[in-house]
Amino acid sequence: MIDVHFVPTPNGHKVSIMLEETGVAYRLIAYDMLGGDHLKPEFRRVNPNHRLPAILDHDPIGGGGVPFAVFESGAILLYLSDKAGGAFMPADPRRRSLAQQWLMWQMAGLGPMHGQAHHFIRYAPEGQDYGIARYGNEARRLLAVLDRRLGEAEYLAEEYSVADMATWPWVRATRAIALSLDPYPNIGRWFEAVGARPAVMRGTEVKNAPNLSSLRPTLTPEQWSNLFGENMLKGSEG
Ligand SMILES: N[C@@H](CCC(=O)N[C@@H](CS)C(=O)NCC(=O)O)C(=O)O
Repeated sequence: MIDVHFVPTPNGHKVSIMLEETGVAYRLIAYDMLGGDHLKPEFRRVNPNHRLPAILDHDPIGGGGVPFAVFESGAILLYLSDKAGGAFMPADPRRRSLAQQWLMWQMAGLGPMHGQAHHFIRYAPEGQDYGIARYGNEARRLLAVLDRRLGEAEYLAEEYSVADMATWPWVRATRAIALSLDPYPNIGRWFEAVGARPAVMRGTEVKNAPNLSSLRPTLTPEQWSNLFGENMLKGSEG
């Protein structure tokens, strides 16, 4: 059994999609991020970085009977692939490298840059023109890169892999920053195909009750501090 410390965000949905794809038994432990659940000291034994998602595997790879924690959504996808005998990582070495490259690209590029675009467009105090332009441009640039890749290949690593599972929920989230996918026909084709997979549907329906769905959600000062301010710092530093 795998405990998934979870919020229904793109990073959380990567993991719920992979668990649905592989059929591994899991239970969700829902976190109230606005309430600062992820800042509690006891969460540190699962994720030293105080971010979601993270998993605790009670029947880990390698046995030993000691539960094993994994953090960082990309590392969780790779761990779950190993656990499922290499599922959704291509066996062919060249495709395998492609899956690793596009997974790293998602983790180091698309996720963080789109995350900053979400921050400046939706959560930062109004009037942050520089941040909105910088991360909005980068978000669009990365979509153009993705569109070009998906014009060359049906899936990022030619076959469906963890790289698609990592990327798809972030493309889905572009609706929250009012970024149209119309200029990206190859993304549109791939987005439909991946989204039609039953496991992807189940994985995103899981706890799919985003309470932050409006373009500019209203946060209380306490909630803002838990996500972006003093409380957030205290949670990681304390
Ligand atoms: N690189 C990390 C990012 C994790 C992350 O930032 N998660 C967000 C939710 S999607 C979070 O925990 N936010 C809480 C906060 O910023 O305080 C991953 O991919 O797992």
